[in-house]
Amino acid sequence: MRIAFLTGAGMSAESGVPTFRDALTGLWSRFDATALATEAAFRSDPALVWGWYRWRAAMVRRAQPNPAHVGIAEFARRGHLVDVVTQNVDDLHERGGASGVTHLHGRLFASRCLDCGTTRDPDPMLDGLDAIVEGVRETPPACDACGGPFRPDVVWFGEALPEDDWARAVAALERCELLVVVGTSGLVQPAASLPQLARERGARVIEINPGDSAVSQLAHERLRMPASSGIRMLLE
Ligand code: BV8
Ligand code: ZN
Repeated sequence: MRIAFLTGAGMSAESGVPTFRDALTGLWSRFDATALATEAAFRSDPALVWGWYRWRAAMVRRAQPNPAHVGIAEFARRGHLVDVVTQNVDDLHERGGASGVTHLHGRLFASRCLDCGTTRDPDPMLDGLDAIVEGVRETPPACDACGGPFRPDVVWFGEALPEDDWARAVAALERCELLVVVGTSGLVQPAASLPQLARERGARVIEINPGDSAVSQLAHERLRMPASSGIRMLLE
């Protein structure tokens, strides 16, 4: 069967990765995530924003994929045609065995020059991650080509989603027979408009989330439980 999984921060909650809103601790506790995850915030205080992403990258590096990540990969091992479309910037789907993951909002473990897009190998986002034990300000490295600051390769609020990733996600949601929406509050656009697409094309929609979300009313079935329990139930 052709199955699409649309996942959000709740997918990684059981790996101990704070959901997007919970990642605002310490230095960043006085900010609203939607204000911090923007180019304007970065330009006004690069060290504050770069330090936030480095702290988040260090936390994800120490986290492990949870049974929900591993369970999703099991569907493919059983011969289903699986598309994973995630809003998350962590690499836990891949580390849990999924392949061909579409990252709608970019990836945490990559960075590029804000001004000219130059990248560097090894990626500065990965440099000395293990040594980061608390969230601190950190001045981003300067680009070798133009001297601009490196920025994380994520999609900030107000930025367009990468066209090819968006097109892959739309294609996956249009062709799936079953859509499983896991751990998203369904508040961020345009990702939150995807479940409607699948529903309109006759897919069966199941939501796994302990709480209600803005997309719950689109689901034929709601499993009000954590991701690992919900995925395990679907595998039985
Ligand atoms: C764009 C990367 C235009 C960065 C992220 C007013 C109205 C409508 C829309 C807008 C508006 N004003 C602005 C907009 C557009 C804006 C938007 O949607 N804003 C919202 C907040 C109103 N969108 C954008 O700006 C997008 N771009 O529109 O561009 C454009 C077009 C063309 C040309 C130029 C410009 C870009 C959006 C992408 C932003 N980047 N991430 C980073 O990570 O730092 S979004 C970020 O927040 C995350 O990636 C994630 O997607 C989102 C958080 O959402 P969730 O994943 O759902 O997580 P959340 O914490 O909210 O919820 C967790 C859920 O898990 C809960 O439901 C909880 O119950 C559940 N849960 C908890 N534990 C578990 C669990 N579930 C299962 N198991 C558990 N154990
Ligand atoms: Zn540059």
